Amino acid sequence: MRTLDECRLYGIVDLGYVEESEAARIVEQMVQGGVDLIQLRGKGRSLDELAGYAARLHELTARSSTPLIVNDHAEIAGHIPVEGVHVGQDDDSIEFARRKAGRQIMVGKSTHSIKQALAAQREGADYIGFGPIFATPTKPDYPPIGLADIRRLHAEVSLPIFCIGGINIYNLQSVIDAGAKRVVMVSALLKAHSIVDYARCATDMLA
Ligand code: 3NM
Repeated sequence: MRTLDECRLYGIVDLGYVEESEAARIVEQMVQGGVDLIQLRGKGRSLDELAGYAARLHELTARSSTPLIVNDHAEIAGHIPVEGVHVGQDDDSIEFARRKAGRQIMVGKSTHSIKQALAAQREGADYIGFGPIFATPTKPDYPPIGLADIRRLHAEVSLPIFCIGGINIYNLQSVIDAGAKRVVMVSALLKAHSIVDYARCATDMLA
C-alpha cells in the first residue's frame, strides 16, 4: 500500500457531486490518472450506506495500492478494510477515531489555521488538510485563508500537509509556489471533462 509520504494528489469522491452509480467509475479514473489517495465523503448519508460504498470502492482502490480514507466515520474501519479515516475540527478526536476503528489506520484531520495544524500534530494526526485556501462551493461556510501561511506551516509542522479548497489546475502553480507539496482537489477533478487527463496534469505539476 502506498505510504502517505509518497502521496501528492488527494482526490475525494464526494457524494454531493457524484451520482452513486458513477462512484466506482470515478474511482477507477482517479486511479488511472495517478491520484495517490482517495477519500469517500458522503455528508448526511447513513453509516450503512457509506459502509456499503466503502466496501465496493475498496475492492477497486486495493488493486492499485491506493489508500481509501472514509470521511468522519471511523466505525466503518471496524468492519471494512479501508486504510484510514478523516475527521474535522468538530468530529471525533483522533484518539477516539482510532479507538472506534479498533485497528491501526491512518487518521487525518482538517485544519483551518496554523494553530489548529500544530494542535492536530500534537494530537497524533497522521496527516492534515489545510484550508480552505480559496473560496469554494464545496465548503461554502468557511472563509478562505489564502496562500500566505503555507510556507510557515511547512516549516512548523512535520506531518504531510494537504492544501485544500478551491484548488484546480489553473491555480495549482500558485499554491505550489507558496510552498505546498500536496493538495486535495474535489470539484475540479470531479467536474473535469476527463478525470484521467486532469489528474495526470496535476500530478505532473506536483512531481
Ligand atoms: N475541506 P474543492 S475545503 C472538504 O478547508 C473540504 O477543510 C476543506 O473542495 C477544508 O476542491 C473542502 O471542490 C472543499 O474546493 C474542497
